[in-house]
Amino acid sequence: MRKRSLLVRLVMPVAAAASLVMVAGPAQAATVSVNVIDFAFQPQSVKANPGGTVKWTFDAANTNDHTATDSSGMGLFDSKAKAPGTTFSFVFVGAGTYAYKCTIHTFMTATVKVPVRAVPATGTTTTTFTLTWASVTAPTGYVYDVHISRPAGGGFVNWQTGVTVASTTFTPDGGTGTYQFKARLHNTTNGKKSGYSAAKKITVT
Ligand SMILES: [Cu+2]
Repeated sequence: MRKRSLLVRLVMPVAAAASLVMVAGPAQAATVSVNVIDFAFQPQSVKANPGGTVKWTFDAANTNDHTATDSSGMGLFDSKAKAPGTTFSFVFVGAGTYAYKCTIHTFMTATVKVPVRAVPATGTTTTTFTLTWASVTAPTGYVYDVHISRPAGGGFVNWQTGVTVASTTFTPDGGTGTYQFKARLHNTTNGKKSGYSAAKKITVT
């Protein structure tokens, strides 16, 4: 019991401090953890906001080296071979769906999903919405592609493609109903892209 109360005493201030940081800091500052074990990424799919960090921990109990490597062809990140007990972190600045793998055991595959943000989520045809698909201006050699789906249908079409800005405002241009937005990261040097993010909906009444 004594051990437990000591643990509580140690943990409580840390938890309190962490919650303060989360309230005070921007949402995208969060770190998402992935455990890399022999032979899987856990969890297999994680979500990080634009600007969020994904931190891979290569389990100390592993008997093999592993990598966490972008498999989009963009060459966005590559941990190289990581020994048991080590870590690797990468900041995902743009919305998209990022498939990655271990290059040593290519059956080890997983995904990082970075969503588009929309504020507010609902409004009228005169509301100014802010759509944000990245935490920063696109890094050198990259652009963002953002697609829109309007209430009238017809699916997703180009909206902001090949842009370097991280966000823009939007006033509904297709009447009332549901609009959707999705974005991806695009490497202009080799033409490779991430997958599109999940669709973000706004409702216009
Ligand atoms: Cu591996």
